Order: sequence, then structure tokens, then C-alpha cells
Amino acid sequence: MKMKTVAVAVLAITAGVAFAQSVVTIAHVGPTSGAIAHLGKDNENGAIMAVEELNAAGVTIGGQKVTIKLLTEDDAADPKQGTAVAQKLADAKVSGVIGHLNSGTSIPASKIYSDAGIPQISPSATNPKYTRQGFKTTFRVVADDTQLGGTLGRYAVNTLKGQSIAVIDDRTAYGQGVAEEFSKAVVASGGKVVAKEYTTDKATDFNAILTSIKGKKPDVVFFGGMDAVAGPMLRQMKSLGIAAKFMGGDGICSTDLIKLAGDSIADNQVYCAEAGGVEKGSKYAAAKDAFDKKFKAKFNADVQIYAPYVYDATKLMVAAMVKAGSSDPAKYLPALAATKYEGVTGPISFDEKGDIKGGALTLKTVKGGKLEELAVIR
Ligand code: ABU
Repeated sequence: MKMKTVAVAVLAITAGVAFAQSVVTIAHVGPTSGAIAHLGKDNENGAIMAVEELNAAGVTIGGQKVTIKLLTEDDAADPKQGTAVAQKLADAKVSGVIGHLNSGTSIPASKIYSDAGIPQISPSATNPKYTRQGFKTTFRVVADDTQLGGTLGRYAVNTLKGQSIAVIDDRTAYGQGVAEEFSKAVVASGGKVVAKEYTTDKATDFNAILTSIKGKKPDVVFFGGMDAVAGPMLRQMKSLGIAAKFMGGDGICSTDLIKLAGDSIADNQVYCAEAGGVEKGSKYAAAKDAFDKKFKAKFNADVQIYAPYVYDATKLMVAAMVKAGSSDPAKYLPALAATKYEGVTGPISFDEKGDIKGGALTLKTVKGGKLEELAVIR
């Protein structure tokens, strides 16, 4: 076996016996600094947990026992930092990359990984463009914004009975994309988009756009962006007396949204969708629950959104190396593309673009200060 690794041997000591063991290096990239560092750390912890379990169980690739080494990198959710990190990992010839978290970083980084022939699995980037660039190295284990925005738009009109709908986005690849898909579905379902406003992923003051929106008396306000912006936005909606329903995609569907919004969320006011999910009572639900408990015990933190998807992505990447008998990207890439993996987030296999086949989403609301699952939609 020819290992394409950064360092090829470490000394491992087991039961007092010293032996040389090859090292296979994979990387995780996400924003572990900045406004959504809590989500980046959640993702990183999913990868750490997977690698620790893999090494504890023992990994043999091509007849050789290996140690999986995880490099963790911070892209700060910034496209420029994302490409700098991607170039660093390409130069280091890592065997694979799990990440990035954001569409705005995953999309430009994917070109660098593709040029270097390094497989990349994003556990959370949902902009459709990510897998539509013709790269053979690009994979995603969650549903995309077409599915998220489309489902939420139909739900806003058909179930929440919203007729006048205001749409705000943070101008990121994700926020803009999911807001456009949402708006298209609202109009196709017979609703009306009465306001379109824009902010940024770093903004904290929404007074001007919310005051303008208030004048349009919307039934629903949709926000394309992340929880770190949605939380303060919900607080300011409450201070301005806007009691409209508030919707968003997976980026706001985190455990910390409730903390970030303070006491400003009324029961059944907020609706969001995680870009994956398993049906209650299915054989996967028990595995997902067990993962959540194990994660809490290990990190003393609840899963935010994506940690289980990162965990599955990491394990399935290594499973492809085991199956191919090589950690050389050129050799294990076909096995990765042909993955049939049973994860804690459900069954994972990829279509010709690298997207998950039959991806689900989980519609949630906030009730009693907690996220409550409403339905898993495929
Ligand atoms: N999917 C929401 C957060 C990540 C992103 O796509 O930017």
C-alpha cells in the first residue's frame, strides 16, 4: 500500500510493545472563531469523536494497521481564509477533508481540493452550486437549499397560512441562495413577498430594515442566514412589536438560537429546518439518540446542528479507504463515490454530482424554550 500521508510513521506503544504504525492524515475545516464559532466547534467535535472511535477500534488499510490523524483548521466562515486553509491542506497532501461548514467557504475551497485531487465532504454547506461544478472530489451529506427553501416556502403558505411574507438575507452564498429558493416557492404556492431586505453575516442592528418590514404587516418573516444574526434579529422584532412568524433554514436551526434570542421567542413562532433527519421510530432514530447522548457526555454540550453529519462523513471517508485498501485519494475516490454507508444520520450514498441520495430535512419549531421536531420530509 502506498500511503499518501503527511507523516508516514509514528511509534505506537500497545501493551508495552513498540511498533511502527502508518499515519493517515485527514482534515476538518470549519469556523472555530467568529460569530458562529459555536457551530464550527460543534462540527469539529463530531470529527474528533469519529477519529477517536476509529483509532480505538483499530483501522487496517491495505493490510496495514494505521492511525488516523485529524488536522483541525479554522476558516472563520470567511471565503478568503477558507481558500488559504484549503491551499495549506492541499500543499500538505492530506488524504481527505471534512468541511467546510459554510457554502461561502466550501465552494471556493472545492476548486482547490479538486485541482489537488483531494476528496472533500461538506457536512453542512447547502448551496446547490457546491456540487454542481463538475468536480469528482466534491461530496455533501445533507440536503441542499433547493429542498430547504422550497419546503419552507410551501410550508409558510400552505400550513402557516402566510399570505404577506417578508424576506431578509445576509448576502452570503447560503443566505442569499436559501432566501431565493424560499421566495420562489412562496410565489408558486400563491403567497406574496411584500418586502425584500438585506443585511450581513456580521450585523447586529436591524432596526431600519425591521421598521420598514413592520410597515408592510407581514404574516411571516423569513431570514436566510445563521443563528448568530437571527438571535438578535428576533430580540429586535420583539422590541418593535412585530409578532409575525419567523422562519429560516438549517443555519438558524441550532440549540443556541434560543439562547441568542433571549426570551423573545413565543411558542410556535419560529420555524426552521435541519438539512437531514431520521424518522422517529425508524431503526436510525435510536442510533441518532445514542449519538446525541454520547456527544453530550463527552463534550458537556448539546449537539448544535451538524456534529452527527460530520461524524458520519468522517467515518464514511475512512470506510472508503478501508474498502479501497488505500488512503491515496486517487485510489479510494471511486470507493467513496460508490459509498453505501449506514450512519447515525441515516443511510448515505451519493448521486453523480456527489449529493446525498434521497436527502431528508427535519422541520422544527421552538416550544417551551426548546427545538421541537415537527416532521421529517423527504
Ligand atoms: N447550510 C447552512 C449553513 C452552512 C452554509 O450552507 O453556508
